[in-house]
Amino acid sequence: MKLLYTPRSPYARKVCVVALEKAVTLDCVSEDLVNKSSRLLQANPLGKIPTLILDDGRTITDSPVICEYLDSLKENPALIPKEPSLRSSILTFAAIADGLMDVTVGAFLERRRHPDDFNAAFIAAQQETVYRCLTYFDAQIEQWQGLNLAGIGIASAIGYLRFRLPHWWPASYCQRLVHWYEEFSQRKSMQETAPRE
Ligand SMILES: N[C@@H](CCC(=O)N[C@@H](CS)C(=O)NCC(=O)O)C(=O)O
Repeated sequence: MKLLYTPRSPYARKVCVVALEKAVTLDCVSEDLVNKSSRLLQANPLGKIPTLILDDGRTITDSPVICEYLDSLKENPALIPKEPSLRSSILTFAAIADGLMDVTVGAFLERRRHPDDFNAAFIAAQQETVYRCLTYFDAQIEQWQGLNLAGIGIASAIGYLRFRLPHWWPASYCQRLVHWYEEFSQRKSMQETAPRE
């Protein structure tokens, strides 16, 4: 299986962490998102990464769908619980983590595209959303902590926040989340996938 990705993307990182934790081997191919390859555009009309190309040529895209596929390949460790109530809870935290990635990517790109005249009201609103998400994860930590898709998504989102907007990472509050993140980041799967340019 070939994973089209970039080493900066938090969505791709989540997929790579899932693959490493499941001991599923992926052939990772770095894509240029400015000049998109025909391989990427043929595999995914949206031209987005991560995109997984199966050995039979079929495509799976959107990181939650790829993660669900990888999780279904092997029983252990089960990253998405089967029991309905637990499952919907973990998938909801994972979806909020994806939303946190969306907000952080959006804020970073706005500043990068318009360094001198970025939309300050937009950035302030994104920052508020980031803080609300982090506070929410901190308050609900008992519901999601552990090795599951929610924890992996939250850690990947925080890793990206620290990579792109480190001054938004709350050293002084969300103490439980900060402590959890530092510990979770020691996992081999997290160390091997740290974002880089
Ligand atoms: N919902 C998608 C989001 C993926 C996404 O936005 N990827 C970005 C890179 S971080 C991308 O491909 N951007 C290129 C583009 O939109 O043209 C997922 O979870 O996989």
